[in-house]
Amino acid sequence: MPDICRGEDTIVALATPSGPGGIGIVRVSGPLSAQLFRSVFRPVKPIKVIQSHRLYYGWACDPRDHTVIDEVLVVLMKAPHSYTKEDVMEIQCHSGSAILRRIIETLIGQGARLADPGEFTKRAFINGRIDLAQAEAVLDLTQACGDTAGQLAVRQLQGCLSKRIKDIRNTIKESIATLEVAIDYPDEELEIITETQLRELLITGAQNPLNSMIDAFDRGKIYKEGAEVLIVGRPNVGKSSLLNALACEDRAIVTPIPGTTRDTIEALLNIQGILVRLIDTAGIRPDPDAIETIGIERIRKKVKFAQAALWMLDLSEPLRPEDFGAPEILYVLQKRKKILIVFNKIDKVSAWESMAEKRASEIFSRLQEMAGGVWVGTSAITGEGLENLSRLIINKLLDEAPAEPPDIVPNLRQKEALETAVKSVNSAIGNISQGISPDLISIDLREAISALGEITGDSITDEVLDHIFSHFCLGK
Ligand SMILES: Nc1nc2c(ncn2[C@@H]2O[C@H](COP(=O)(O)OP(=O)(O)OP(=O)(O)O)[C@@H](O)[C@H]2O)c(=O)[nH]1
Ligand SMILES: [Mg+2]
Repeated sequence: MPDICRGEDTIVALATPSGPGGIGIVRVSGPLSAQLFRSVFRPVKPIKVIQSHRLYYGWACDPRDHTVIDEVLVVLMKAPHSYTKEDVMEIQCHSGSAILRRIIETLIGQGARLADPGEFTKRAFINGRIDLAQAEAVLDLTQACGDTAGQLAVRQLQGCLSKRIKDIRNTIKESIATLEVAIDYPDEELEIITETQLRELLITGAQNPLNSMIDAFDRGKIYKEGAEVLIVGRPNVGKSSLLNALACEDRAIVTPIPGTTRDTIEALLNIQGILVRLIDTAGIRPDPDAIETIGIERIRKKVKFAQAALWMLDLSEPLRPEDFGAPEILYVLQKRKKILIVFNKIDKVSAWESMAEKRASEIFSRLQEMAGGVWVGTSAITGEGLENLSRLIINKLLDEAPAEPPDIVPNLRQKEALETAVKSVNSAIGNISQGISPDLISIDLREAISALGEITGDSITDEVLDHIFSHFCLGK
């Protein structure tokens, strides 16, 4: 753990998003918190002894000129029972930016300094209230848009990942202790545990759980990070109308004029707990003008990162050659497996289902690779079929993912540390089978412990730490 103890300086930051809102919270942490409470807060009823975790009502004032800044509620949370384990003061005020700025300036004038991004959470980590995996869970929680992502983050904050890592480390430590007996008494038979038992211990207690967590990174990614889904098709089929209907707001401009959308337009949807970033795109047609050409180039770029795409067609009109521009662009999506065919404007077609079936077989006969593909009928105007479409989008996205998210999903940094650890464990297991000397096996195992320590923060450099916390927002 880095050699920094409790913050010597007192830090201050706005803990709520800036901009108009109900309330704004200014957060202070450090040894001056109680003193700042006394100097900037004028309670309506006199306070003899400030009680910890009690909300006081009064006025925030600038002690330099005694002006009243705002009507506030203030709480002091005395160390170690606070977010950072230091004395923490939080001032709840009206969230006007001028008021918040004035309060922060006043606190700085009285000896606090502006906090760095993530510094409150960094102090919680450095002061030992949470480990690094839990600190990263705080970041996930502040960014989680999908319900499942939120649940995964809160589980990590509760210490699930940390506990799993601790258990694995303990198994490895136990194995090292056994090997040390063999190193210290080389002539004795290894009686405490046989080689087979030692291998077994490492396989079940380290190798398997490490591999399953690494595996969960890919399988659980969609639950944690969500997915990008593109809507692609020729002009005027209703792509922007669909985006607006699914997002329940007028995000994109809709007109009967073909070529309305030129750029990509995004909307965030929460479908069955999964965050879906739906992207409306420019209509694809032959001989695009200069702006449309740029728009189509953007689709090509986006498609590389998309997990699925909706190929949209107008069921009320016959298939046109330009309809086939979309699958051409979407070809990179795993040989069209991730494309969902959407027949829109079903409200304009009587007996639309038989018409859609006919149209689908027409498509399949022209595009062999799409044969047997999934299609759905929708009306972006009446809303018919949209529920079905949402369900099918999730089915496509979860095609290779488990129906339920894994209980722990590591982030990229954690996955890389797990991979380093499992490599060392694999090498140790191999060396045990080959009867390699115990001190060499022990070196592998120590490397595994050190890699796991990077997840919990037991072995981490200041540089990595700074990098992690730089992704946090101010006041967190
Ligand atoms: N009847 C009916 N009209 C629709 C439906 N969806 C869209 N429209 C109409 O079709 C026209 C084109 O809709 P848009 O959503 O702008 O189509 P687009 O695919 O985004 O078009 P571009 O941006 O030009 O590529 C508009 O007049 C919409 O009101 C639908 O499901 N039923
Ligand atoms: Mg459009």
